[in-house]
Amino acid sequence: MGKSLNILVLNGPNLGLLGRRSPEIYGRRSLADVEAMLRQAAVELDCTVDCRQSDVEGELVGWIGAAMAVRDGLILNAGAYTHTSIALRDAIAGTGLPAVEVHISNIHAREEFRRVSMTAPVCIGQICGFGVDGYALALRALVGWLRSRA
Ligand code: CA2
Repeated sequence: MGKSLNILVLNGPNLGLLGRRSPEIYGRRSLADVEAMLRQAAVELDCTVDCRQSDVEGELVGWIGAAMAVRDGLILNAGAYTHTSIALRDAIAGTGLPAVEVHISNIHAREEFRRVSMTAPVCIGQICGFGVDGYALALRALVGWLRSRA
């Protein structure tokens, strides 16, 4: 059996509103539902997940920095900071950890400004457009990526 992997899952600004507004874009499941789904997937994948949400860019940057050396990888939905934050990009690159970017909606099928991601170039991949199931897909992809390189 492989080493039990420890994955940090970060959600950015306004994602605490999931399930409460804009269900036509983001669906009806709450962030608590998403986190429960991830914990279940983590049991099946023999890994652990630590799920956190913040509306504050600096807090997200701090959590990413603190992940270095103590986590095996990151899953990140940086919300609107995706499109603006060089600080988050630098933090991900600085950890050297593999990161998977998740978006609930298909950011390429929405407004022009959402097509640009500051963070995707420093991630191993991006999953978008599959609703909140994208988080579980990201966990599978990240664990598979890590195990194939162990
Ligand atoms: O599709 C995604 O996951 C996004 O990261 C969500 C962000 C948006 O700014 C990105 O362009 C794409 C918005 C998160 C706000 O989430 C809400 C959820 C429910 C109700 C209102 C906002």
